[in-house]
Amino acid sequence: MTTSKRAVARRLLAFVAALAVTAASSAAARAQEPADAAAAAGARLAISATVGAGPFLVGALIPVEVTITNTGDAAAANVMADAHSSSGSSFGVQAHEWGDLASYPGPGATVAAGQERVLTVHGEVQQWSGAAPVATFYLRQGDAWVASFRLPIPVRDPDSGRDVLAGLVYGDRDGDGTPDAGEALAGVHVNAYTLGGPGRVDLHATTDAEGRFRFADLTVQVYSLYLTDEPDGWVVEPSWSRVVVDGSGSAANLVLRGERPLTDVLSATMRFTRDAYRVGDRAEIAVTLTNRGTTDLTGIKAGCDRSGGEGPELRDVALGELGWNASGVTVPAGTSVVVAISGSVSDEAAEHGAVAYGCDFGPREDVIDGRPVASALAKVPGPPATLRLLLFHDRDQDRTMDADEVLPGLAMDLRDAVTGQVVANGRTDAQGRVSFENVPSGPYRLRLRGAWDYPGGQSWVMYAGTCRNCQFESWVALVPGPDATRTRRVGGW
Ligand SMILES: [Ca+2]
Ligand SMILES: [Ca+2]
Repeated sequence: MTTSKRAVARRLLAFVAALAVTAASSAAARAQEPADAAAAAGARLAISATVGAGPFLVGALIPVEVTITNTGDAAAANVMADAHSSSGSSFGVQAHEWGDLASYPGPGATVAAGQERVLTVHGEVQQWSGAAPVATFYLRQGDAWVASFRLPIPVRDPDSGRDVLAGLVYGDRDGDGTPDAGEALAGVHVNAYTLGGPGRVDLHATTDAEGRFRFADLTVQVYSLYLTDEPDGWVVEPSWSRVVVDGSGSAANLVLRGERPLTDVLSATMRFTRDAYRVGDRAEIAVTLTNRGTTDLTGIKAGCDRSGGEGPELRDVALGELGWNASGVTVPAGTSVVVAISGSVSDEAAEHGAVAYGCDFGPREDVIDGRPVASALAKVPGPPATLRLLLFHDRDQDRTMDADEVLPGLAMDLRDAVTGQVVANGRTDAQGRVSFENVPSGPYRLRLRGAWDYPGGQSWVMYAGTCRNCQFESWVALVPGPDATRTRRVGGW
């Protein structure tokens, strides 16, 4: 997966995961009485909500002003607010929109006696199911509903109109912010889609020689647009966006600007200052940033451990000048600078036999594509361990290891991922399995002997250790590749 695809996937996951089923009420409606106020002795809670006239598009973020009052004479604790659809299309408000009133993860907020809270939350209809939603906004304390309010949400039927989503993708080679002759980016994959169930739209186009793409005859709603496969490293930001297609033609001439990637001029390496550590050590990484360009780079910061994995990663990391709250590092043109970051070595690192850390570098946190990446690895010695692997070729590309896809008789070297030394040799058995018994704990890479390679040519680090995942057999998907053994023979003999 490319960095941009990963970034898109992360954004989508966060977006989908955060959607809680919610509800709405109608424009300029009034508060209802609490359904059950028993849960809050002395408190008297009510909720009301208003929404603009709209109509809003499917897929648009719809602002709803919510008023929460406690007209009783005692505070109400653990008050949580949410919304769901009572009828019509499903309407959702993401939990984070509610702030301290969010019902997940709780515990909710305290509403003081006499207090009125007014907040604006944003909801969304992801899929039209034949009618506009009527939403119910409600308050609860624990499992008890204490107040609710119905609000019709004015949403437009996507089939009420047709429109075009089209535009131009260009690489702004001269940096003037304008598409010029020779700057068109051809072959960019443009994807337009909507979220939600059976009726979801998922369209794909490729920019032509003029950098143009076009989706015609679209229903009127908000589309997610994202780009992949920009040629020659061009970075179009944002690579993911929401586009309003409302029948006015406003989306018929989008201009999407690409910039050269930072990797054109900036490179980075990271290395631990020692080869081995023990649990509790404060480990230091030397980060070397090199500017091959002709202008100084300023404000360079690090984005690290973006996957947020709980494994051998360095913990409690101090990024110093590279931190997001710092001013960043200046790398003068044509020079290298070395910056130190540090962190602590965890028990989990010891279970992996290693400590690892990876970062990307650049001036803006929100632009991930095109940034140089680097990682560092050191050992955290533990007892010897066994590494068990199964090697296969997913010939039918169904992302599943089928019985006839294992790779028997494939020879390989097990290399220490820190020193590069070959620690053991192995060969897969008839079932495609190979096992390296009682090797020193730590990080390893495979060097394959035979016409096989890792997808994308990138081997990955495997950990021999006592960690839970380290105990499992690792399934390694390979693809046909150059025969490294034969290449060496030709060159060496
Ligand atoms: Ca230009
Ligand atoms: Ca398969």
